[in-house]
Amino acid sequence: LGEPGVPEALIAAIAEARDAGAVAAPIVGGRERRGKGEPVHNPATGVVIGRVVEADAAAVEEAVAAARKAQGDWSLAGGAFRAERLERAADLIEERDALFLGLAMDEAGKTLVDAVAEVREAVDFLRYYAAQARADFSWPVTLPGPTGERNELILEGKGIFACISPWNFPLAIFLGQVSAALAAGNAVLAKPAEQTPLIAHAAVETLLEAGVPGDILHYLPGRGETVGAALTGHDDVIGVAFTGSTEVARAINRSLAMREGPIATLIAETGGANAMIVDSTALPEQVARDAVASAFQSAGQRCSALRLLCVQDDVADAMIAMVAGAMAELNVGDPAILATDVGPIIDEEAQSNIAAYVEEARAAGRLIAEAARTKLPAGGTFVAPAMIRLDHVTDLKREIFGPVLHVATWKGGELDALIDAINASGYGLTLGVHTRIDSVAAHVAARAQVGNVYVNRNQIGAIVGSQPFGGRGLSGTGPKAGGPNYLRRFAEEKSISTDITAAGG
Ligand code: TXE
Repeated sequence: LGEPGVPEALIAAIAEARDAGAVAAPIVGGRERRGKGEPVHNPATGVVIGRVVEADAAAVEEAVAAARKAQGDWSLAGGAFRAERLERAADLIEERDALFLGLAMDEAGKTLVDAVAEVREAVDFLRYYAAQARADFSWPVTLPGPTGERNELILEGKGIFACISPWNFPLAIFLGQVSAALAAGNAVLAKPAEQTPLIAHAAVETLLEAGVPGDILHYLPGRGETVGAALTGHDDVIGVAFTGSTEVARAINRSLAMREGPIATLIAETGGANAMIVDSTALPEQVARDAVASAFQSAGQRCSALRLLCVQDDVADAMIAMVAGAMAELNVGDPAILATDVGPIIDEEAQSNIAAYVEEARAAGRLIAEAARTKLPAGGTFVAPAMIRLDHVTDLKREIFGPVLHVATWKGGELDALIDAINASGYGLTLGVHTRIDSVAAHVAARAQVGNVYVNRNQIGAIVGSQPFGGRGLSGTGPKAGGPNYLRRFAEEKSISTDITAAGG
């Protein structure tokens, strides 16, 4: 409290908005289906902050039936009609930002800085997709054609979309997917991650309050293998917008392929094994600042996070020491304390997996540095930020979703081989490059097989509308969220050709 730049009124409002009795129950057809439910925990303290009621098979069927009936009218109502409702929801979220900030902190273990960015991004998605719905979904585009004909193209909703989201951006990604599907004229079955149902529930309530019809938007919390699988296995679900792990995206792909119904669309945004290439001209202070922010902000629980720092060998010792020094300064702890830089890991299972991985590296003599372990508070699921040495960049085989930074070196003259080795991982989400030579930055950017390249800056985060975000290969299908082509993947095109030589044409 009393930190510079943080108004005490905001902190007080967050405390006031906390509701210890919060229940995330399914909302179907605008009505909540209450039940006893399971506890939801704060990962930093283990304290129960609310309950979640899993959607049963009957809730899924009822939601699908209502959505099927209502979707046509929602699509016909036009982009401007839908945009108004999404914009109203954006206003309401801004008005009640304290509620959403508190939930992002308590439920997902976000620091206040991360929580503010999360709410901002969610609001940006709502406004951006609303603007696109107004521009592209309200009237036909006239296309050139022979004299005597009018040729038009219109965009319509596809039908029913399942939106399945992860816990690490429990508001921004959840609402990004849901608002895109709605803006394009679809009905939505929204399933949040198991760990973060409360903030998604508040978001759905807000959309409904803003005028999105209850038959168009249904909230179906629950486990992936039950509710998630029921949604992706349903013949009436024409599209799935999924963000999460590569393995689950594959499982969903298989499930869609097994169905008898129409061919469904899968829009998947998945993990990364993101590298930063540092050459010997790079500014050490800038590298330390950006590597530490990219690897450890949000405790490394971002798909875009830096996993592999690749330093040119002649500057490696000094550069790595500087990064390790900056890492050692991080405060690990409860995000409710404003000085905290690195909060908890989302749950015990994830924490023990990451901790075991670090222990393996220690046993193998590969642990270069670790942020002071004594600072870790008791009670929550914390992991100390760690740096691990690799002999070669290809030794990083999979995504480690936590505060672990791998380090490898490369020799001058072998830049192309390095980029090829990074590309060979098959992931393709973010790549950072630090150099003071413009042509090197341009060369790396051109050769990298990733969705987002970051030059001389941190490589996390993306501004909606400015840095469309998403990967390729093992990192996802595209198109990029927050970009000009995203909404169209949620839509069908219809071409209307009219003979205008006839009377009345
Ligand atoms: O994913 P999981 P998590 C990635 C990030 C990391 C992962 C972390 O890189 O790999 O997300 O999120 C549901 N059928 N990104 O641990 O376990 C599950 O219930 C249907 C990428 O939550 O894959 C949850 O709602 N659904 C990124 C959701 O899938 C199923 C940005 C995700 O769960 C299911 C952020 C099943 N069989 C995180 N099994 C980017 N590239 O933009 C599980 N689920």
